[in-house]
Amino acid sequence: MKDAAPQPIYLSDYTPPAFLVDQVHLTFRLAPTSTRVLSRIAFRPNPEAADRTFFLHGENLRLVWAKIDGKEVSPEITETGLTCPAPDAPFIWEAEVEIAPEANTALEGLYMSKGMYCTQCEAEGFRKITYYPDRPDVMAPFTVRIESDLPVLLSNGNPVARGAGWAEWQDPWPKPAYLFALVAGELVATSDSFITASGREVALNIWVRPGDEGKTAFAMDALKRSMRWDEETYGREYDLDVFNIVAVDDFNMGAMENKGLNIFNSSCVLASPETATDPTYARIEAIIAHEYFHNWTGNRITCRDWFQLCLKEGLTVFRDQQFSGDMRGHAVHRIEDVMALRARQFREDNGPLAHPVRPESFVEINNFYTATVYEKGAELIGMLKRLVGDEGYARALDLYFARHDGEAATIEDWLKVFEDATGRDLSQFKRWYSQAGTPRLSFTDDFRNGTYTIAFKQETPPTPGQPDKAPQVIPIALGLIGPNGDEVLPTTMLEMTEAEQSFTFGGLSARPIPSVLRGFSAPVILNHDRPAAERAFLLAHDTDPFNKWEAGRALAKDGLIRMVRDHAAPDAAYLDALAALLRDEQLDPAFRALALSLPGEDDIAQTLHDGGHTPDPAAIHAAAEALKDAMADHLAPQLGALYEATACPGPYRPDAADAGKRALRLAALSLLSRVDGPARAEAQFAGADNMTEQFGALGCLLDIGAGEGQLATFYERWRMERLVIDRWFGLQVAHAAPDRAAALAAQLAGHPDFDWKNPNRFRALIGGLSANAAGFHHASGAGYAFVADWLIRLDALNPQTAARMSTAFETWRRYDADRQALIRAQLGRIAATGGLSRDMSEMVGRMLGEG
Ligand code: B3K
Ligand code: ZN
Repeated sequence: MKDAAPQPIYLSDYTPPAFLVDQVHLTFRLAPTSTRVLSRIAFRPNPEAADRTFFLHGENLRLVWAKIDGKEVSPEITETGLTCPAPDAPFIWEAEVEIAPEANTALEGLYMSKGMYCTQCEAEGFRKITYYPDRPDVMAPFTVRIESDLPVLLSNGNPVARGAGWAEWQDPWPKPAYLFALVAGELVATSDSFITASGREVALNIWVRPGDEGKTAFAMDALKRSMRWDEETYGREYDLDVFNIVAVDDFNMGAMENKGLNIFNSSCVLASPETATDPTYARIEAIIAHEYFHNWTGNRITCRDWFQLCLKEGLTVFRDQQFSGDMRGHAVHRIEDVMALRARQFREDNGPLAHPVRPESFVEINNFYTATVYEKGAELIGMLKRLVGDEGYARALDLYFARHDGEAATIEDWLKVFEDATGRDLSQFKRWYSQAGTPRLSFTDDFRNGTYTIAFKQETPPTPGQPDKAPQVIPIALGLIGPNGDEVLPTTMLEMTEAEQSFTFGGLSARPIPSVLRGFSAPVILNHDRPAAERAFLLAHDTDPFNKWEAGRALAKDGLIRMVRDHAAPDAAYLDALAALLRDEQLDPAFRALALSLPGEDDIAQTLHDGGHTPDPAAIHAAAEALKDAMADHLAPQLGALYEATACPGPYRPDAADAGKRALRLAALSLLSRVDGPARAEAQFAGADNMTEQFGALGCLLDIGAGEGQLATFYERWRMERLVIDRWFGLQVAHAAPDRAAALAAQLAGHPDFDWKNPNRFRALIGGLSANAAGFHHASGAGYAFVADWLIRLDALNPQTAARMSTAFETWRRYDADRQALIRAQLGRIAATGGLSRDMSEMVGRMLGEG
């Protein structure tokens, strides 16, 4: 924590490191309050660098001694690191520092979680462990010795030696310091092995605290499937003798791809049928894959500097999405990815925190691990693939791995391999990396003499620091459907490069209905007012599953907006279309479940705002409730049978087929409970043998104002299962009536199990309230005050998680003057807090428009 105004860092200021590192040797003498870290580092001057200043990053370290080539030196030490005269030739730096892992509440660097030592170094945490050039373009092989009485001592790479109270590890692959990891604790492993395509055996271990070993089987299976998939799909093999995963309870994010030693938030790795839901299983599978895939996209090829973060994150998200699609079905998975993109990234891109996929400046890099860098970054890869085709993509990726293995690369390097492999000029495409904001795409069409013309227009609204936008390359996947429902033009990729551009299709016998942006071929907002009948037609006839779903979504959204704005009644055409869709047994249950889900209240608020209206969260909530009631009434006659037909007999299986059935069954239960009351959900709650059905039933009960008893039973039954209790906190607040939500959150904050220093618990409760749009935005302002209080409190201990959760306020400018004033007052109160972290002050400054 610093009081001095934090200085931004600019991409344009990049300079190569003055010194490179040939070898790192570290020794850790672990002790909770006084760990000693001894380092021996072989430096050499970087011929590419003009500057010869020997600077090492270091924060909150006590330097005991330092030597250069065996001679003691007295470096000049500041808050951010040290400088020291150094030879203009290769030399050995040695130092000993003292740190206090037990006092590290920020969970960055070396810290403790329930008696276990653990590290998190990305992005700039290694500098809290020892003095080092803590930047990703300095890559070196590491050897590590850990001294401790704890039974399990782990670091990166391969184990090389071990004795009583110590262990040594060697990582032969040069890596930046952010991929360093160390774990020590009383842990137990689930072990397995994997034979790589070239026949090498790799030992696999998932390390957990005793008691959790029954919850690792699914993650292990997902790991082996990920390893095989990366060999088969990208030709990438694993490169060490051992791959370790560790589950830790106190962790700021989902997981971390440290070389050979992935560290996971326990919530993203532990699962059993009784304690984890279907979406949790899917999430674990995706995150295991994501971290594993980083071994090539992130670790073997890393980022030159943190501005290039999307180089590894966008690509690795794209790869995990491909994997999940292969595992679980592409159509449904694509819809889920787009729902998440719209909920998180579009929200970010349309508010004060909007930034390019490759930002050009930052104060605190941890604030840029965003939906824009990750999810929009992944969409850019998807667009590239659509533009160059599958084969072009494969050639480009092969070239990328061949050309940049062992390097720290840039977006320019990335685009160059596509240009070299495919001969395409990507200079205009590059704008996607530098221009923030979600493009709006609209079209008009015309049919004359057998020729259909579709004229598109693109426009990107201004974002902070970027008032004017240039046209982008937009791949538009288009299909045309004839009036009788036959497809007259199969999916065709159009390339839009101008602000306005038309495309024509001849030889048609009748005016077709266009299916635009199939598969969500670009991350844009398609603004097109179509008659409800046309949407219903596409919902019935579109051959593209994404657009089929999208047509239903658009009908729901149009209807909801009319309900909010014009007090219209629920749209009968939508209800009839849903009834027909639910009856269609050909459709995947998971797809039908998605078709039954409504756009989120936050999405409706954004759309209203875009259309020039001030959203009223209470009115949006009331309309959504009324629509759900109308859906329940209209569909009730068929839902009972559907509920019965979607039961999954036999033991719980987490596969996509069963999960899809359970999702549809829950969607049916939720609507049925509105009509028939709580009995069915109560019975399901009581009889469930898995968390998906039990937790789902509890949500249905809370939605209709019931479930008091079940909440208590649930707590008693699961009070020793921390990950389940996180859900118990979150669910109640997320489902609370708008006028009760803040008070309930406050009451739960006083619960003895509200261990607010644990990020999962904090996120469950505080995040549960901000996810309840109408509750958080209640006109009283109680939700705003509650969240601000807790952000201030957490910021003093854990700036990273606090700053991330401050995005609850990012939409404030959409709302009415009263709400804006209330939020501005809370943001002002946070900003005025003494000792505010760099993380939080950057976020609040940007949200208030000062950044
Ligand atoms: N690379 C890490 C995220 C690190 C976040 C640091 N604030 C996990 C991932 O994206 O795989
Ligand atoms: Zn990642």
